[in-house]
Amino acid sequence: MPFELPDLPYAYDALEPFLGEQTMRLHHDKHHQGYVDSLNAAEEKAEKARESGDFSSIRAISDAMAFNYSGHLFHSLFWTCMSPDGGGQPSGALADRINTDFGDFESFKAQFLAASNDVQGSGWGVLAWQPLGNKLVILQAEKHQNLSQWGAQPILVLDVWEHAYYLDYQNERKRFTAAFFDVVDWASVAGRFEECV
Ligand code: MN3
Repeated sequence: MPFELPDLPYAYDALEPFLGEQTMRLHHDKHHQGYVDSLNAAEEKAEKARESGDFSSIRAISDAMAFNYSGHLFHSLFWTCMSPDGGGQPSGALADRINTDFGDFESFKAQFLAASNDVQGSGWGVLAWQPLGNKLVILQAEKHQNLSQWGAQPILVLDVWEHAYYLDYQNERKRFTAAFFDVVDWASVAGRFEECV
């Protein structure tokens, strides 16, 4: 089964003024679709390599699979991390866990924004469940897959590639990441958290 582009869970203009319709159309229909297409192409190349027994391109195939799968996974999550009814703070078990692992919500938010703002080049800010330590961790992912932790389960992701915000915020990544907290869908994040623990 080839991978498929999921629909946005809301209209293209639903997150305005945080993100404009044109940004969302380009980001979802062009960029995310591109990762899905390239992932399917890489899987096809792997299948051909197995059939022919010629694995001379395996490194490029593995690289394409890691990059495009991670891009597809993060974008699929990113759309569901936001809602026109989002913002505020999490409640329940997720709120308790954030307080335990980061001190309080404001300290978590400060670290998440610092991590997102300081990603070198293109990448992501990520809140993830780390099963070995039994705790939440904040990660920076360069591109989609560098600096990741194997097995960590991302529950909140923030796309800080320029294509995510350039039309609306130009080069002001910090204004974009700060406004992200006005649309975070904490119910969706908490649902993923509760599946982890
Ligand atoms: Mn993106």
